[in-house]
Amino acid sequence: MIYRKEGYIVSKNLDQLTVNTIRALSADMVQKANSGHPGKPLGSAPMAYTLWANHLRIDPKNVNWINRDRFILSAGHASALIYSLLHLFEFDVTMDDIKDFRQYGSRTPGHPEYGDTEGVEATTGPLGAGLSTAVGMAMAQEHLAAKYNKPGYEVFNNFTYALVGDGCMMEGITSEASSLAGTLGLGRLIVLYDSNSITIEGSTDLAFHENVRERYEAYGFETFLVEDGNDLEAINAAIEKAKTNLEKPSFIEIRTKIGALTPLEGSEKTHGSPLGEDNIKILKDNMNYPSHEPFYVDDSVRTHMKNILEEKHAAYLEWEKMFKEYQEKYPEDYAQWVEDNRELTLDEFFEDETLWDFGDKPVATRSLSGIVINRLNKKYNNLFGGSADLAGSTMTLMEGETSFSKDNYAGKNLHFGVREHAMAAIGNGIVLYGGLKPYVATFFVFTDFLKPMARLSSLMEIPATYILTHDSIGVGEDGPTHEPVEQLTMMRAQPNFITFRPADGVETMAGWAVAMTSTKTPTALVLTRQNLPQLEGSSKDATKGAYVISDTDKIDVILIASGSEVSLALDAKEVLEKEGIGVRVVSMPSMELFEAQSEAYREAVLPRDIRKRVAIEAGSSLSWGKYVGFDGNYVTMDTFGASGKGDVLFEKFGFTVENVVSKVKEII
Ligand SMILES: Cc1ncc(C[n+]2csc(CCOP(=O)(O)OP(=O)(O)O)c2C)c(N)n1
Repeated sequence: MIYRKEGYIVSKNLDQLTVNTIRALSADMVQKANSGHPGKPLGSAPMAYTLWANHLRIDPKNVNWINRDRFILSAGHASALIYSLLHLFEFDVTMDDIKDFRQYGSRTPGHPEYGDTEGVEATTGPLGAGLSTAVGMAMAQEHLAAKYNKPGYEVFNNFTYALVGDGCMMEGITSEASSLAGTLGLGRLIVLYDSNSITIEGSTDLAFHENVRERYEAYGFETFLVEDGNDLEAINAAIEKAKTNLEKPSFIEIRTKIGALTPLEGSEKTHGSPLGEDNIKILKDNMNYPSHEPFYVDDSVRTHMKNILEEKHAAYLEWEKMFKEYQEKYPEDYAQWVEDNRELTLDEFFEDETLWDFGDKPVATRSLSGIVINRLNKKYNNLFGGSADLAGSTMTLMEGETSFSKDNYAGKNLHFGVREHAMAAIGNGIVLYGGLKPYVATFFVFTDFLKPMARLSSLMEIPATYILTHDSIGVGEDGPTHEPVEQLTMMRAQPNFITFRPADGVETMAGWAVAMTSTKTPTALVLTRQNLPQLEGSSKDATKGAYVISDTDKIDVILIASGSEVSLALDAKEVLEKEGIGVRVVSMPSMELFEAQSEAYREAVLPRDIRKRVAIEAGSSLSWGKYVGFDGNYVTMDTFGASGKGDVLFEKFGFTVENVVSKVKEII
């Protein structure tokens, strides 16, 4: 029996045929892979097509065009949708790639992965991440526009679009990010909400009842409702209107049916399973699709796309012409923009001695980082950063710079409000946009609140910078809720992430040099609240992750420490040496950087045959087994801290010279 859904106008026009092609390709991809999410692409194909065909300023011939519109599929599970779009819009996603959906090593992985697929602007899949990242992109666009645009020369004026689903709307991160976007009046941010009232477990009535549009209204968005998600004209009109309001971000709720035009329309069964051959046949019948052949694309659609892409290319050429004129008219601004995009080298940081001088007084590494930020801001034009309401504590304010706000997009100091999770996603979005060096900051213990987005920084291989202060029981009186213990190990366990815990000014600068020059790896600077001495022997070699900060003639034991515990190791060494025990002290601010050094370097710092080693760090022991081995010992922390004075806590938890000495004596 052929199932035919009443009420759909199946138009033969090219727009509708292209929408249906997106649907057919998406259904076929999931079917062939025997895995994936067909429901959302079927429901949201009309809005996605309308946006891409009529509005999105992109050019597959110039995929890195800085002023291209950004499209973020926040509902990343609907990846078949974006791959179909990218294929039809002639990005480097071939029909073979489409047929290779979800296979190992393909360019069409299960969820959109930044770097794997041309045209995918951000990795999405963890729901809510996409919209929050898009907010960062929209902030970057406004900032660069404020900095570089001139009358008649809108170098930066792109829109950022995010396609979200019910899942994204439920996630807390989008509330954080959207609240900020509304506050900042990011008028070039437009959210398309594929509102199908279905998630995996069934109807959203189970767990989600607020009026989402009213929520967005309250955030400060202009909101729209399109009742019929198949009405291309209504969708188009809403996007058109949204684009005219540059004072507020826009939120367009578009009511759709998951699994549209299949017998399972409206059912959660279409969310994450192949539709089955029979249902796909019915889908194609219902669409009056020209062929039942899997992956069929009508020639007329190909021609239609070529025509659209010609227009898009022409828009690019127009921008390019304008930008060339800009370069001639404003050579200094252009030169600055080129400089902003230059890859920095460690050498240029090493050579500038003014960056490395911190005097000899004890200072907290968070304050030293603050000094570095301000030195860097004088030298580099494109720092753009801030904290989740902890600027004074994390020392992340750029002096003499203004705050980024609705009325001042030129401001460089960002205020994320108390929104760590969105802050990290926004940081990612700013990096992804390009031309800026963002940093985001909070207390190290609240890394737990931003970790999922830091994970995406690593996965996307982008150099986001995290300033994480108050890094141990040194926090003191605020007590165990504010005292990190396991966070160092947690971050070290994350692939492609540099956790850098400096011991003094020189090492703090080294950490910043690493962060500023990294191209594919995010960096966290893990910093103290309490003062630390400037260490004799601390060195730029900290950029290598670990180095010998103090040596001895004949090594009996190696003390390996990071951050605030390096000075403790040095103090313990003095006592041990007096007792005739030869001690090498290795400062290890970053295990990851050390692991990236040559075998010879690692052997020189930690000789294999010296197995008496003690790790000293006010964090969990779990990180250290690799370096300490069976014959070593630990002065670490595997319990929560407590409330009290920081120095008292260090004593109570065993971070004393006596305890280090006794731990050494236990093993030699
Ligand atoms: C942070 C996060 N939690 C859970 C999931 C698993 N998940 C994937 S899709 C989904 C439901 C999404 O519902 P909706 O956005 O309405 O998508 P639709 O059902 O329309 O496809 C869930 C829970 C996820 N991808 N990310």
